[in-house]
Amino acid sequence: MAEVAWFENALGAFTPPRAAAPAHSASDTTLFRRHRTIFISDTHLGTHGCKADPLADFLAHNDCTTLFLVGDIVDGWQMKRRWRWTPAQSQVVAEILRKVDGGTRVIFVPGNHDEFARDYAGRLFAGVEVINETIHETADGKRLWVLHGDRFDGVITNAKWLAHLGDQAYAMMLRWNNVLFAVRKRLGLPYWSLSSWLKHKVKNAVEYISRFEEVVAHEAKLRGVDGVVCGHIHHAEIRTIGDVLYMNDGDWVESCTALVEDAYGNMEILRWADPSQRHRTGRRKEIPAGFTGAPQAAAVPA
Ligand SMILES: [Mn+2]
Repeated sequence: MAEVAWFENALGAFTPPRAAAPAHSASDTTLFRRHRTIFISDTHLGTHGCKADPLADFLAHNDCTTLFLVGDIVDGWQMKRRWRWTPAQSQVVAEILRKVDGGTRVIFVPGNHDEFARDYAGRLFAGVEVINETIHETADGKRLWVLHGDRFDGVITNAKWLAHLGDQAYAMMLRWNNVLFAVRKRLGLPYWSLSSWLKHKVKNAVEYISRFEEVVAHEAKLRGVDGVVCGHIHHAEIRTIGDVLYMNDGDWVESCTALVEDAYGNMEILRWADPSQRHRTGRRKEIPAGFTGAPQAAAVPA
């Protein structure tokens, strides 16, 4: 019966009241901010930890041409355990679908907690495209590799000696890592989660976060892209590693962060739990949606 219950809950999750009025509408349009692209990930809908209220509020006040959902959006693992769905979480889904209806391209790049969606790559659900990983081109022509990032979990601990390996050995290591994950899955073993593991190793967390960033940036360099956007480790960041722009959009379990791109290709991290950032939306100059002018200084605020 419990199985049926979570399945019905899950179904309910994807059939929100479409007629539901947006939480914020005409009266507070001054707080509205338009971006070229928004990246969010690790919302973990379906869990107690999901900060659905600020997330729905963020989505209601920030619009974009393209919205990337960079994995761990719905927590499929929790469906089998302590599934929890709230009106605020329905509001999050409603806000995303409202964007779809309004013409926003919404791309879902599944993570390890919603890896069930990876089998549906290339399909369209309620107007949301499912893509396992993709390249996003910024307004100023930077090519960004967009993926969740869990595929690097198994190699993080070995990152130091990996740095001394040749690129071919490194690529082979990543392939073995994927095989290992596949075998664990076949055996019914739970996915080894870097982010939850980090919480048990807090004193080493900083070191592991930086190793994750370096491993991802290294792989991005091998792929010949200018930068990478990922999630997974719940740590928002914009920094240059070597000549690769590493960006992580953070999470909506603790930090309530999003990565946004403006009409010029500038990237910025928004922290929605921080009232000062929220207030800034009212002062930001609107850029016309169809803006295609030459990029100004391609500064990347860190
Ligand atoms: Mn993850």
